[in-house]
Amino acid sequence: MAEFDLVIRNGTVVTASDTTKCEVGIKDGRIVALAERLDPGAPTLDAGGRLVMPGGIDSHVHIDQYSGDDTVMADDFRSGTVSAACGGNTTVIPFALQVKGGSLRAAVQDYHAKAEGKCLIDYGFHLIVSDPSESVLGQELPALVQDGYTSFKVFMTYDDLKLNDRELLETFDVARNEGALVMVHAEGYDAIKFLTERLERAGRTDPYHHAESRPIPVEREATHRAISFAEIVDVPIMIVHVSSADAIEQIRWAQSRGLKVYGETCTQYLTLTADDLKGLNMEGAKYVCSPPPRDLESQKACWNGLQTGVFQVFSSDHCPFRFDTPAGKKRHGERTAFKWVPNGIPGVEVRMPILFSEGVGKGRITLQEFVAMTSTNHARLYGLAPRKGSIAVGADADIVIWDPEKKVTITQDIMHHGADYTPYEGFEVIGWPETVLVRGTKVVHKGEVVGTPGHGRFLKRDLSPFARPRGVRPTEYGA
Ligand code: DUC
Ligand code: ZN
Ligand code: ZN
Repeated sequence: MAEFDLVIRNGTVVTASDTTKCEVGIKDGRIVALAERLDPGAPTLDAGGRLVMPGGIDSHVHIDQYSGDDTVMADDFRSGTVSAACGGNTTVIPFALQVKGGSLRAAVQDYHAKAEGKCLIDYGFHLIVSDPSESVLGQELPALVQDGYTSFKVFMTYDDLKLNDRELLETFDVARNEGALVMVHAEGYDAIKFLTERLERAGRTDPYHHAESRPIPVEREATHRAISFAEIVDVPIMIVHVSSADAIEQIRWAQSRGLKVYGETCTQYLTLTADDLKGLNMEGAKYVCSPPPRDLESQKACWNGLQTGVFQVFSSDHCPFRFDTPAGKKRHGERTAFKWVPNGIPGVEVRMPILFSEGVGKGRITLQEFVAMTSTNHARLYGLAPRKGSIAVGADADIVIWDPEKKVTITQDIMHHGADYTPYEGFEVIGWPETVLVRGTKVVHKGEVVGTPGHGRFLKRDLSPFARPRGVRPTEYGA
């Protein structure tokens, strides 16, 4: 029997810790050897002049997620994972959303049915807990964590999703007892509601006012409240999609006190500003997401958060809606009030190229940091390591072969997502994924999709070692 199914040769292998010249031997979907020279007779993939990196893991994407009766998300699991693969990713972790009044277990079954047979790359699910009833907290959630859904998101805003303070504390407490990692959407509901109604009374309802309805103090206050609740319950948390210096300051403050508070920022907070929401004829709706893009100073602060380790992960918060359709962002008119515009923008395909180009290419971060922030840290935080997120013997052969010199202008016509626009239209990058392997199988080759939907497998995840409160021994969580 052949020793290798494939050997990647002539490339520069980059991990979160090293850059080395070596060959990568793959057998049965896993990396089985790393050496200067492997069997010259084995089938070869030439990576000359390219970087060989762990495939991207985007741990914050929304795919085919229920968004209200008259709103349709633009990606199903086929287009969403094709788009992700074309952007250099080999794993995504979307959400299984509990609808208020519904069962969490039923939600998980629903999202499995949506994903089954459609995914090009591997996937897990975070849970979204919107209704922490006694049976959800007492039975469903603990059982689901044990079944491999080891992280869940809670919202401090949105009519249909928000938890009140008591519910947040109760839900954090279950996370603590079960060893799950809680992701927190930190924006304060009442402040947003108050500001939105005041803006409406003043007739200020264009998309731009979306940003004014959730200004930086709204994020700062909620971030601080989430951190305080985490301290009270003694549970680690992840503050997702952080957009401003003030929120970063809260996280840094918590970290400096020894609290296990982790942070994530996203592509839009490095590249967009609230001015993008100003377009005429609802064009600004294309940029409506929450928290909203802010200003150049906030972008700088987010870069600093990445550089100084306040943020461990860089995600897309891919949440695609079509623009020009009644079920999408433009809704039914030229002047729909911002509060009816679905929140979220597409971005899973450009997350890695933009961070590479703006980060590594412009000397803001190292190659090692790039790999850590786009892959390795996601795997470690969300219970996928050591199987995912590294190029190491025994790991899944989830690899992106990256052309560091390729110049690309991002435009809608080269995107594979289901949205009818990209918020990054015209953005120029240097560096692009060329070939993507998922468990040793090419799913994208020389920029073309060559994999089969259905190749992607569901990933049951381990408990996150990062979810353990300080002073609790690994054995107490079964790790
Ligand atoms: N905000 C969210 O909270 N989720 C998805 C997209 C967005 O803008
Ligand atoms: Zn969110
Ligand atoms: Zn999100």
